[in-house]
Amino acid sequence: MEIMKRGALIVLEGCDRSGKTTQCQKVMSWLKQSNIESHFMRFPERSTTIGSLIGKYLECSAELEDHAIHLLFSANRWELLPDMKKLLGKGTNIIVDRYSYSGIAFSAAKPNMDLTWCQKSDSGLLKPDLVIFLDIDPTVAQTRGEYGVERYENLEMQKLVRSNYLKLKDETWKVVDASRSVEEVTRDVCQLVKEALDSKSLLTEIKQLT
Ligand code: Z5A
Repeated sequence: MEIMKRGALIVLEGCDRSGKTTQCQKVMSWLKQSNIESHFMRFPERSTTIGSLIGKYLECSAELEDHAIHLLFSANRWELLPDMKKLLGKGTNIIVDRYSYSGIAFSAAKPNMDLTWCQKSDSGLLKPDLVIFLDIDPTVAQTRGEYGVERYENLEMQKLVRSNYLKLKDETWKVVDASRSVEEVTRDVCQLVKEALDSKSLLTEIKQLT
């Protein structure tokens, strides 16, 4: 009897304008064409009550204390955990545009915010099978469309965020040079996704973030 594989949890991370949304769309259309059952998610998910408050904060129409907004970003992931577990359990792959690593890298870039403290509120969430880090020099990303509209979209912050991201790299991370053309990046990203979907680790239970 064939053992059913669970779905894979695949996350795209990177600084602002590194091309995460563009690449998530490319991966989703490739998966669709290949008839591979997959679902797209993004964080923050602004459609929930918690998410709408996060949206106001990012648009600078609401102010929140740094620890409080960090916990709201985290709560936004916790509120979607049951949906994620359900999808993975029935064999659907999930492609996620930003996840816990954004939560930690952005919050810890603020003065007096400790990286280890920032990790704690996400402990127990699902650990991705693959994290694709779209790496780009923030000065290059700055030249791409609509930069500077929301909170955090400034060069100084993005440089600190990038250095925090690199502290979070573990065995699930693959770094892709995101400064190349969309097509070149897509080729590498799809190859990494393909390898993750073929992995035997999908026969074992998904791990948790520590
Ligand atoms: N945040 C947080 O603090 N804590 C958390 O827990 C989480 C997030 C989850 C909102 O995120 C903010 O929330 C974000 C982190 C923080 N703040 N910042 N900065 P968001 O995901 O909603 O942010 P966004 O504004 O939707 O996405 P983005 O990061 O700015 O962009 P992207 O998804 O990486 O890039 P894109 O939309 O695909 O492309 C941007 C532009 O570049 C667009 O014009 C593309 O056509 C162009 N592009 C894309 N790829 C290329 C290549 N290869 N070459 C040239 N041009 C390209």
